[in-house]
Amino acid sequence: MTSAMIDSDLVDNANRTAMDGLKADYDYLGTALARRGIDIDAVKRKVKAFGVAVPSWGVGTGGTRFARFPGKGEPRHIFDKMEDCGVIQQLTRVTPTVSLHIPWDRVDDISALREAGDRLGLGFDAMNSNTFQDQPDQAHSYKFGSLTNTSSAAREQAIAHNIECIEIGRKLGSKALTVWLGDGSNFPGQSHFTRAFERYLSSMREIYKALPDDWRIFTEHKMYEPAFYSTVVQDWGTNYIIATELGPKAQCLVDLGHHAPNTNIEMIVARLIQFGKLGGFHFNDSKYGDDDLDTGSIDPYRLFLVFNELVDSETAGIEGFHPAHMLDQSHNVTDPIESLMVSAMEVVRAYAQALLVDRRALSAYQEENDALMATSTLKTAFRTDVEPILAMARLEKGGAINPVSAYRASGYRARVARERPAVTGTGGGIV
Ligand SMILES: [Mn+2]
Repeated sequence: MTSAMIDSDLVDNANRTAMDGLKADYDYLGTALARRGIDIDAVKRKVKAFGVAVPSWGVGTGGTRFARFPGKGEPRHIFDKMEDCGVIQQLTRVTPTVSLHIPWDRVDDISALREAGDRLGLGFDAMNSNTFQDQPDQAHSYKFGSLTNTSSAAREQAIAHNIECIEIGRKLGSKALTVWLGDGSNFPGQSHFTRAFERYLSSMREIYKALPDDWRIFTEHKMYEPAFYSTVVQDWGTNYIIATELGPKAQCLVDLGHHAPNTNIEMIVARLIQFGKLGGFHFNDSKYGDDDLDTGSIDPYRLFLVFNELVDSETAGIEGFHPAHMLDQSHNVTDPIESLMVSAMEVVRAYAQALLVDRRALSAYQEENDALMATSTLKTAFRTDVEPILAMARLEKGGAINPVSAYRASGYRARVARERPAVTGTGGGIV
């Protein structure tokens, strides 16, 4: 039996009030979809099976390199973070796992962390290593890189840290390690591109060797920042080379914010799927760069187009296709719990919309070079308001029809603000 962070009676009462309206909306949508040859219950079943991981670092207020404005009742440590993640899952029922970050989430008693997960009904998704900042007790600085540092001692330290992340993850039931590093250079000539990449591959091969058989390693590319001239793993081409060089357990992670503006990300997704190298996602949104804005807040159509590629592959039944879904965003002006709930729902919304695409018609229009009807086929799915499907799925899984209003009515934030003294120095983290 899992323990609920929010009073279940409060959720049930709110659901009862909203239930008649939801049933009417669901039936109406079901009738409309039936005319398009779509079984609404079949879509709902898929939605109920969908999950996206919450990043542990997301439940604290983020911040920028200019300032950080702490919120009330911020989590003090991973156990508080787990409780906040428990709220998100209790109300949305679409975030069954948490993605941990080491060392921010390092604990002495790993079994206590696992028990917290069991109690809250949360599993552990991909582990995230951190060699983009120095820890107080470390021997070698990462100022000039970690896995690609010219110093072999610094590289060894970074390798050992990643292996430690695997060891912690094994004890928690995680099955993947995500590696993002900030290594790069700020001046032309500062770093030898080829030698730095050789050092990278050599370090990653050591980490790869430590992977259990049933694990995957995700490498995450990012165009720039913190290095502003060159970044070692800067784009999906380099990422694909890495995954190919390392072996079958290595796959590419696509963070939606880590590309140049206007990049056709859904096409990158299709390429990586085609060659078996799509590992998963960090979902967020951006306007200018790696803004870490809330998923779907700027360009929900792009999110839909990404899911259109994913559903296309899911429908085709590609063997071994199971991309990891994770959120990765920074919350500066909202309650992180609310942002993460809304963002998780935006992810599953895009999935549900993509399930509505008439793929047979689309394929025929593509063959006939009927550009207008092909794109209209996508738009028809995107324009469909799938909220009744999402809400019904939440309700049937024990969640809230209206998660944000249930959360606000619960007074959770005010309660934890009394229990958790304000902290100012916690790492926000944009990875
Ligand atoms: Mn990321």
